[in-house]
Formats: sequence, structure tokens, C-alpha cells
Amino acid sequence: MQTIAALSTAQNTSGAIAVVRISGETALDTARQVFSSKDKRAFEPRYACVGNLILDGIKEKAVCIYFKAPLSYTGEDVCELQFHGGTAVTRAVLHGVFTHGATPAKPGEFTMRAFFNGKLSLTEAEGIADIINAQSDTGAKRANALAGGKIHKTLEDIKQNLYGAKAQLEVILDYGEDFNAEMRDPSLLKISESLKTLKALLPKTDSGKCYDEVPKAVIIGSPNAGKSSLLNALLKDNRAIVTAVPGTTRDVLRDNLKIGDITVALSDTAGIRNSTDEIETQGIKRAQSELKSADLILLIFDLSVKLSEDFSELYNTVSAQNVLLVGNKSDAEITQNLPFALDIKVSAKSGDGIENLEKLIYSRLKTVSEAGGAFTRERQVIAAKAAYATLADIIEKAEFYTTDIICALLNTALARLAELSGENASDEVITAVFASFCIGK
Ligand SMILES: Nc1nc2c(ncn2[C@@H]2O[C@H](COP(=O)(O)OP(=O)(O)OP(=O)(O)O)[C@@H](O)[C@H]2O)c(=O)[nH]1
Ligand SMILES: [Mg+2]
Repeated sequence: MQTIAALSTAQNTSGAIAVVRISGETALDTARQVFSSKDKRAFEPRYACVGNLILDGIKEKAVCIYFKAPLSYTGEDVCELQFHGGTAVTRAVLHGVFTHGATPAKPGEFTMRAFFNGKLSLTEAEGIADIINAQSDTGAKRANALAGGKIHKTLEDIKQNLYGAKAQLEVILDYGEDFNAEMRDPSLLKISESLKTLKALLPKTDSGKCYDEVPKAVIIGSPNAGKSSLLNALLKDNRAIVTAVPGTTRDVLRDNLKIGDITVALSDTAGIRNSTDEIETQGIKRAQSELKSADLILLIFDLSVKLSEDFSELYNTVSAQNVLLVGNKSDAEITQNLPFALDIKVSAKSGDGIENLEKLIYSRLKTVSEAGGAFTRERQVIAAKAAYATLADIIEKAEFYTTDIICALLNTALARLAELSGENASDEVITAVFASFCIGK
């Protein structure tokens, strides 16, 4: 297999230190061509050796560490060169290694080699990519549990348990006429245990997007209710245009809002009403489609005006979703009886109540974040849910199923679990997983 190399630290930026990683059979030869040291222990495995890079026109102090196969990240011979991270030096080091036997690594190629060399499972590899991309603490924790092998270990335990159940059932198959249904009880108990363990890893809701680490909150309401003002107040930034003209916002405006240890993707939308204005109508359509993917809707009611029919209609359309009913303009509130209970009153103008609103958003979305279960990717959730459904089917209908059928269903569940860890994942799945990595990982 070709020896590959890439910059493993942040791309296109200068940093205190940069690391170029070389992996493959000739990694050591390539490293020797670009790095020299008087240290007698140079190129001893796992020894951090100080020396110089040998590059055209650049003399640069560097550290080289050699990881001898199979005790390396990829399982191949790996050399890591660490040096001062200027972009010109980095370019020169990469040029040096590419002219001395290495080819540029594709995104995720180091980790893909680690996977094929049995250093990690597919879920662990995905966890590594997700740690790098994690936007929230919850996301990072989840990715960490995947990358650290905790989830892989649980899945392996489930598989062992199921293989045990299958072995017991296969013995029963030989009993022929002496068979009685109770003989299957120990196997069914094993399957039930596995079912419980697997359930704890699955997302707690069916929304299909809860394992996406950034929950989405959408601000909606009638024109002029103060939606854009509220966005600005929450972001503590003059992000959106605010005017007294109803129908100011047309496009959906999105920004990330950090509350405690979660990040929320917050969007401001066009005020919803019956309009004949073509541009405004398009904005309203965009607002309505934004709602479909919302984990939380901040429905803004203007406390300074009488309740309108438009608002009641809007309230009815979203009431089945996760909604926070926010009364805005508390500083100019008029007296009226509302047919619904507000969750909170705020003034986007004075900032009154904004901190409490943040707390409410946090408590509603923290559960969404945590409801994500153990997985970080749709691929993982689909495979785990399929295995779960098959095992649940066995337990539910065991009395109607022959032992043969139960064994076949166990094979189906085991195949889905093997797909999850990557043992029998298709080439397309594997290629897609690693294509989502960054270069150098
Ligand atoms: N008194 C008072 N006025 C507010 C408050 N929040 C917003 N406003 C005013 O209400 C008007 C509309 O505010 P926006 O934030 O543009 O309202 P919007 O809901 O985004 O309006 P559209 O984009 O047109 O749908 C502006 O004149 C704001 O200054 C508030 O808390 N109190
Ligand atoms: Mg607006």
C-alpha cells in the first residue's frame, strides 16, 4: 500500500506547532530524507528525537517520532514530524515528503487504514471525526464515548450474549421430539437482556434528528412582534434589521447561540400573516418550512397589541410541537384576557426577562440534546434500531416462532450489529464514513 502523508494539525493557518504525519511501509525512509539528527537514538520507536528538517532553503528545528507497526495509529509504520507551524515551512515539509516517496493522504485515510488494520471499529472511527467536529459539550461527550470504545465494548457484549443465545438454541434444534418450549427460556432471557442494553443506547425520541448535536430553535410570530429584536437580544449582537415596519424580515436568519454547555441553532423568520406582497409571501413560506425541522419553537406574542386572529391561527398550527409561548414588549403591555397561558414575558427592548428565557430554552433543549442516546450518526441509529426491532420481535412472538425462525432472526439482528461496528459494512458505507473526515485524520 502506498505511503501517505498529510498535515495533521489545522489546515491553512499558522500555529505554534504543526505536525506532518507519514504512514506506510516506507514512512521511515521518507522521514530520513527530510529529517536528520545527531542523536544516537534517532528513529528508535516512540522516541521523540530533536533534529533538523532538511529542506530546500529552510533550516528548521524539528522533532521526529517513529511509531513502529503495528503499534501506531494506523497500524502501519508511522513517522510524525513536529515543527514550528508557519505556513511556508509547512508547505516546504509537505513538498519534501511528497518528493521522497509519500503521496498526499485523502480525507480520513489514516483512520481508514487504522480501521482496515483492526485498530478501531467503524463507530470508534466515526467518534474520532465527531470529536473534531463537535459543537456542544453533549456532542463531544457522546463522540468521546464512541471514540474511546465504550460503546463498541457494549455492542460487543451484546453480540457475545446473542451468540451465546444462538448456540443454546442450536443445541435445542437437535432435540427433535424431546423438545419443550421451556428449554428456550435461558436463550430468551439473554435476548431480553441484550434488548434492554441496546435500548439504552438508542435515541429516546423518533424525531430522527435528536442525535444531531445542535438542537434547533426557531423564532416565529406575527409581523412586528419583536422577533428580530429578540434574536438580537439573545445573541447580544445587532444581527438582524429591526424596524417599526411590519414585514421587515424576509429571509431566514440563522446564528448559533451558546447557553451553558449547549449550542442552539437559532433562527429568526418572517412574520406570519396573510399577505399579498410577493416577497413577503416567499419569506412566510420559508418561515413555515423552517418550523418543520425545529426542536423548539419560540412563538412570540406582542403584549402591546390586541390578540389577532392571525396569531390564534398560528398558535393552533404549532401547538403540537415543542413550543415556548413568549410574550414580548412587557414594557408596553396592555391589559387583555388571553385564551392561553404564556410561558414567559420579556422585553427584547430593555432586556427584561431575557436571562430567564435563556434558562427556559436551555431546559427544553437540554433534554432534546440528551435524548440523542449514544450515537452520533444516522447510519448508526438506523442499524441499531433495525437490530432492536428484530430482537423485540423475537421476544414478543417467541411462543409462535419455531426455534429455527428465532435462530434466523438472531442472525439478522447480529448482521445489523456487525454493520454498525463495520465488520460487514458495505464499501459504499465505509467510503461515505471516511469521506466525512478532514485531511490529515
Ligand atoms: N416597546 C417595545 N418595543 C419593541 C420591543 N421589541 C421590539 N420592539 C419594537 O417593535 C418593532 C418591531 O420589532 P422587530 O424586532 O423588527 O419585529 P419583528 O417581529 O422582527 O418584525 P418583522 O420582521 O417585520 O416580522 C420595532 O419598532 C422594535 O423597536 C420591546 O420589547 N418593547
Ligand atoms: Mg424581523
